[in-house]
Parts: sequence; C-alpha cells; structure tokens
Amino acid sequence: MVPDDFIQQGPELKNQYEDDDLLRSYLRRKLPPRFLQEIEPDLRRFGERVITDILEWGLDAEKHEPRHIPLDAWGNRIDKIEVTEGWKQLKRVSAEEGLIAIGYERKHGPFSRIYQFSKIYMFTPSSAIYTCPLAMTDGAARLIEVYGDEELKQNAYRHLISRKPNEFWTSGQWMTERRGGSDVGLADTIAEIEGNDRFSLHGLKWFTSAVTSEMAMTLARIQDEDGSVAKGSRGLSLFYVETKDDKGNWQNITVERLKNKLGTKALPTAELRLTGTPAKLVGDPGNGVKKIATLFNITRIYNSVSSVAYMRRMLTLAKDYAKKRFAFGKMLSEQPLHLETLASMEVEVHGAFHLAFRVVELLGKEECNEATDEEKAQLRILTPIAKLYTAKQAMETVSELLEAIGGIAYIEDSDLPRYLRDVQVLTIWEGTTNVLCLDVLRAIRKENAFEPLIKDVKRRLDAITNSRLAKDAEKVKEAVAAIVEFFTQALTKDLDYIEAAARGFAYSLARVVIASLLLEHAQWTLDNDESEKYVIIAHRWCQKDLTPLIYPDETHRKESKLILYGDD
Ligand code: MFK
Repeated sequence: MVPDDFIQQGPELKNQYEDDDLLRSYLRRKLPPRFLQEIEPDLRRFGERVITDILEWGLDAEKHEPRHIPLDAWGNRIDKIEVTEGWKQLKRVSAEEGLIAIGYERKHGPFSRIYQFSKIYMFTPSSAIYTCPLAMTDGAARLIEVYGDEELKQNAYRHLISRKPNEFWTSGQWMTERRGGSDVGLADTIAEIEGNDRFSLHGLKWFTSAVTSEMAMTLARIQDEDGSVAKGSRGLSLFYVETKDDKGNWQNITVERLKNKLGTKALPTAELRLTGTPAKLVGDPGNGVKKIATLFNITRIYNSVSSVAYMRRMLTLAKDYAKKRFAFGKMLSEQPLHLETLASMEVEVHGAFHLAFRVVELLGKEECNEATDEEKAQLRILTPIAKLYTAKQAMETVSELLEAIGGIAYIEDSDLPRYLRDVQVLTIWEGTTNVLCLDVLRAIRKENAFEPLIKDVKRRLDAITNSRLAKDAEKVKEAVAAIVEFFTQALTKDLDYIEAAARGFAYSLARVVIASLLLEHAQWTLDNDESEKYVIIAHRWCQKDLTPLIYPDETHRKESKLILYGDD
C-alpha cells in the first residue's frame, strides 16, 4: 500500500539572534562587554520580531506587488504608487527600531555601526528587501553630513535619522539614466538655474528604486545662460529633490512606468521623467560623481551585509530541513554528500560575514574620526571588494541551498524562490562585479590603498600564535606574497593587462583578507574556550585556492577575443 497521507514538514526559523552562533560569537569578540550587555536584549527581541510580524509584513509586500495608477477616473494625471500595508508597516518599523538612527546617534561611538548592521543583517531576508530604501536613506544621511548645508542638516537629515514613524523619511538615489548605467558620467539631465542654489531639473531617470521615498539625491548638468552644459562626469552636479509638495502632489515628476523586474518584487522601481522638478544644489557645482560616491559607498556596504544575510537565512533553512527530510534510508543530515555540501556553505557564510563586518567596523571608526589614515584607505578598498565578492558568494550559495532543499524550493508558495531572484540583483545594483573590480584599481591608484590593506592582513597573520593555526597562517602568508609579486609585476604592464586581470586580483584580495579574519576569530575562540568549529572553518577556508590570479598578456587577450568572436 502506498501511504498517501504523508506530509513533509517544511523548514522553520528560530529566533534569528539566538540561533546565530556566528553573529553572537563575533559580537562577544568585538564589543566591549558592557555595551554588548546593554544591546543584547534589543538584539534578542529583534531576532524574534524578524520571524514574526516583520516576516509577515515582508510576505504581504511580496504577495501584493506595488501598482502604478497613472490617471484618475476623470483622466487627471495622478501617478499613484499603490503599496501594500506590509510595505508601509516596514517603513514604520524601520523608524521605531532605529534601523538608520542607531548609526547616527552614535551612542556607542564606532561600535554603533556594528550594532546597527547586526539589526540590518537580521532584517533583510524578512523585509521584502525594504533594506533597499534604508540603504539609500543611510547613504543620503551620510552625504548630507559630509556635503550638506545647515538647511539640509536641520530638515532632511533630521527626517532621515528619525525614530518617529510619522517624521521618518526615506531617500532615493537617482543616478541611472538611459545612456548612463554603470557609466554614470553619460547622464543627460539638465539643471536650469532658478536663483541661488535653486534649480529645476529636466531629464529621465531610468532606474529609481523605492520611488515612494520623500526625497532623493540625484545628478544633473548645470546649464549656463548661453545654453551650454559642462561635459563628462565631472560636469555633473549633485542635487537634493523633494519628490512631493505639501499637498502630496508630485513636483513636476511623471512616473513613466514601474519596472517589471526579475526579483525585488515588492520594491517599487520606476522610470521618472523630470519636467522642471525643483532641486537644491548640494555642495559646489560639479564633481557630482565624487560626491555621490559617499552615498553609494554606504549602499555597497548594505549590499555586502544583505548578501551575507540571505546566505545565512537560506543556510539556516536548509540545515533545519536536512533534519526533517528522510531519504535513501536516513535523514538528509546523515547523508555524507549532503552534509559536505552544507558544510562548505557554512564556511562561505562565515567568510562572507567576517569580510562584510570588517567593512562595517571600519565605517564606524571613520565616521567617529577614530580611523587612522591606513584604516581609511582600507575602508575605501574593502568596500568594493566586499560588495563584489559577497554578492557573488550569495548567488552561488543561495542557489546551492535551494537545490539542497529540492523541488519544493522551486515552488513559489514555499516562499523560497524569491531568495534566489533577490540575490541576483545584489551582483548588479550599486555597481556590477566588473565595475567594482575597476573601483578596486581606482582605490589603489588614487588612495594608495594596496599597501595598507596588505599590511593589515600581514599584521593579523603575524598575530596568529596558536600552533593549531600556524600552518594555515603560513599558507595565507604565501598567498599574500604571491599577490604582492603579481601587483609589482602588473605595475609594469599596460592598462588593458591590468583591467583584464582585475577580477582575479580582487577575488584574491578578498580570499586572503577573509582567511586572515577567520584565523583571527579562530584564535580568539581558542583563547576563550569557544566552539572548535571556528578553527575548522578557518582551516577549510585556507584550503581553497586563495589566489585565482590570471596573467592576461597580449596573446591571452587576443585568444579571449578569438574564442568569443572568431577571427573578426
Ligand atoms: C541591499 C542593498 C540595497 C542597495 C539599494 C540601492 C538601490 C538603488 C539602485 C541604483 O541606484 S543602481 C545604480 C548604481 N550605480 C552605480 O553604482 C554606478 C556604478 N558605476 C561606478 O561606480 C563607476 O565606477 C563610476 C560611476 C564611479 C565611474 O564614474 P567616473 O566619473 O567615470 O569615474 P572617475 O572619473 O574615475 O571618478 C570621478 C571621481 O569620483 C573621482 O574623484 P576625483 O574627481 O577626485 O578624481 C573618483 O576618485 C571618485 N570616485 C569614483 N568612485 C568612487 C569615488 N570616490 C570614492 N569612492 C568611490 N567608490
């Protein structure tokens, strides 16, 4: 008889703070005990919230996608963006929980960022990626701190960092235009002068995420009286825009349409036509890309933390499921090959976590004026490295873990396919992998960031004194030496060689930095009688190919062209 009443139990989530040994062990190491004691009740409470009401609102937002209503019944243009209750609640909760505020109140100095991002990390996979508007909001707040005048600091800034739901604003970041995607410098939007620092903007913003935001930071070219505009990326200036007037009407903005995206379905992303939109110049005219980099360096850190968050969430689900699913005579958690697969994913999550939180730590120090020049340079170069590497890891890991759960994970109402869809965007927005590899080169060229980074890795490796970790530390030192050798050689090569090699180079840097961070953590756990597992994880990471470098001389590059396009 075939039993037809069997129901497979699905994976379940527990408190996302209590259940996360990695986060807790990291916080024990990094935070002063008194501070950890102070914030732990909040983290524990929030860990429960992200699997209860926040998750429900996130799921509600996923199920009821935003809708664009261009006209009212009488034909008046209204461009209403209808969002579900869940999305609105996520905004409220973001304010109440201080998801932005914690980072700016700086109650705990440089550690405030670690506290804030611990919450963001738990929040992201439950939140229908409400993290996107939060990332841009945080970036805009930082931009105002750095470049804003008193007017912006007294108004917009206070809204962005508010804990009061009725005062809290989110911000958009309108950079992408039809001609300028990654190459922002191709943007065409014109800024006509209205007087003093007031302008009106004309142009089309092609990807504007979280279009329900109250404000946005954007770029445009100031038009001179003779109609000429400054060219190139340095000819762009930075502007502040409030999207609606006091009555709630769009300020000369037409919503052309909402984008029909592969993922991030709850997030309203629009094409906006600016037809004389009032805007305020931020900072001096020109050099807009350089200024807005302050914003997108923050969103890139959100991207990194979100990548780890998705990886960790899927791993938690797959681990739980492996204990519930019986096949081929045993539970999946007892199947040798399944176990190996999950264990290698666990190693990836730990590696990505330490890399992303190293950047968070440096950000906190820089903002509190506690970072040395060398740490500032490390922050500059590690921001693109962490973004590009963790996003790629997230794609691979989440895909593998969906597979580990099996066919049900391919079924929409299991709520699992969205994880794969959503992580795909993490490799694209805020700079693709290749754009970020080139940014690593920029950080080296402009900020001399290579030496401080290598010095820091070496310092960390030299501090590994435990004999159980010594061999691994030696292996990483050899990898570092190979990277330095490669770098020295590359300096004698032409630009095409250097650019073609940039991905292998960035990955190598990511892998050795992670190795040093995992070893550092493992040593601390040995010294503090924490779990053995951190030693094993560090060891397994160090077994990887730590230097996936390529040597793309002219012949190599010609051959690449040949295999792609033949003899043309
Ligand atoms: C979960 C997370 C959620 C995140 C949600 C976000 C949703 C929003 C969706 C989007 O908006 S997606 C669009 C994202 N677009 C990008 O991220 C743009 C990607 N392209 C780049 O990053 C290009 O590399 C770049 C636009 C910066 C190239 O610009 P340029 O002007 O051709 O490069 P250039 O001339 O090297 O740099 C101009 C200045 O900016 C230089 O300074 P100087 O004027 O002093 O020489 C650079 O040093 C500076 N700069 C460039 N990148 C920088 C930077 N400074 C600091 N940090 C950086 N990363």
